[in-house]
Amino acid sequence: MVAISSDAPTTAQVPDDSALLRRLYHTLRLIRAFEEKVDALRTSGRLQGSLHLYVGQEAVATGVCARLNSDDYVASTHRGHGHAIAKGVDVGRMMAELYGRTTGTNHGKGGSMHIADTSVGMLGATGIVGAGAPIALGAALSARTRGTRQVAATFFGDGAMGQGPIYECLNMAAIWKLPLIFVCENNGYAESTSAEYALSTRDLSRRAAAFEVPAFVVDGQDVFAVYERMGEAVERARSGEGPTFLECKTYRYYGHFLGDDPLRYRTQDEEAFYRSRDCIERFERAVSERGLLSEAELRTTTREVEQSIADAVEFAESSPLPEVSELTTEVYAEDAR
Ligand SMILES: Cc1ncc(C[n+]2csc(CCOP(=O)(O)OP(=O)(O)O)c2C)c(N)n1
Ligand SMILES: [Mg+2]
Repeated sequence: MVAISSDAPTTAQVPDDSALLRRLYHTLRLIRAFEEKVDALRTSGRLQGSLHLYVGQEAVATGVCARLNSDDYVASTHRGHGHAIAKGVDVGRMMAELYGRTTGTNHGKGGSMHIADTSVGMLGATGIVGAGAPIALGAALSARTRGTRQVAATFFGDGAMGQGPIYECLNMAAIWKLPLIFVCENNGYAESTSAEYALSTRDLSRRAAAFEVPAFVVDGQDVFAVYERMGEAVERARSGEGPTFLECKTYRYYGHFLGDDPLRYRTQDEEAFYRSRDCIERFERAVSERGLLSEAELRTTTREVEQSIADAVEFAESSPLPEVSELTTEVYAEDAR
């Protein structure tokens, strides 16, 4: 039985397309299962390192990337697992990267905050807040220069709204009408500092509007709302009309990072409110009420996803660690050495 507790129905159009709905559900579930497994592996000591989980925010990456082709680009953040999965990076290679194995996306030398796979347009996670935007801007400029119809999207948090590069990129994308979509994931906090305290504006989209970039506030816990707005943004970008800014209001269920975050900066009531609007439960309710996907189909997807994650862990744990002799290979570009 699929548990449905959300009392916040979607206000967006629910596509009557079962293949698309299955794809969206698969991505939502795959991200959550990956992250919950990472949490369990770290708690048990099988996995080490600095890890920022995306649980709670799955609807943003899923809705955004469902509108992108595999040769479109995304630039990510320190909280990048969901973006990578939604863009089509293999979860086995991602898990191997977290384990520091040679079969990882970065051959074990990047870890969680550098996962990249240019074969599917995932330009990389980054530990530097706000640093994804100039990379995505470069990709958008390159697409324009090469005359392709590719677009780029950059994910960043509310914390990045205090960083200069976001504004420099908004301006440059606006004056050159670049095919770039700014996806601000406003989860209310930068580490333990609330956006309410640190930022002068409640609706961050208003800052983008100052650059005359079309800007929208989106319910980031509703995959259909994100999918709808992202569709319009991509159409604008592909037809040469320039950038769009989406402020997706969302919430992270876990602490800032896995480890020592006792979450003293937020209340249990607040957490309960956002959990009652859980993006997976809202999806299940929307498609069940409309008779678009059956409970059996939802259950099958959930089982498939669990198997993929179990296979990913098995692949990672049975993969070799890099040799000491490989320490400096792939660190510098060949001709730069
Ligand atoms: C330029 C820079 N300043 C500060 C930090 C330290 N830092 C890492 S994550 C983070 C919070 C970022 O918050 P936000 O952008 O809202 O993303 P979220 O963690 O909420 O996903 C900070 C301040 C950093 N990595 N880079
Ligand atoms: Mg934040």
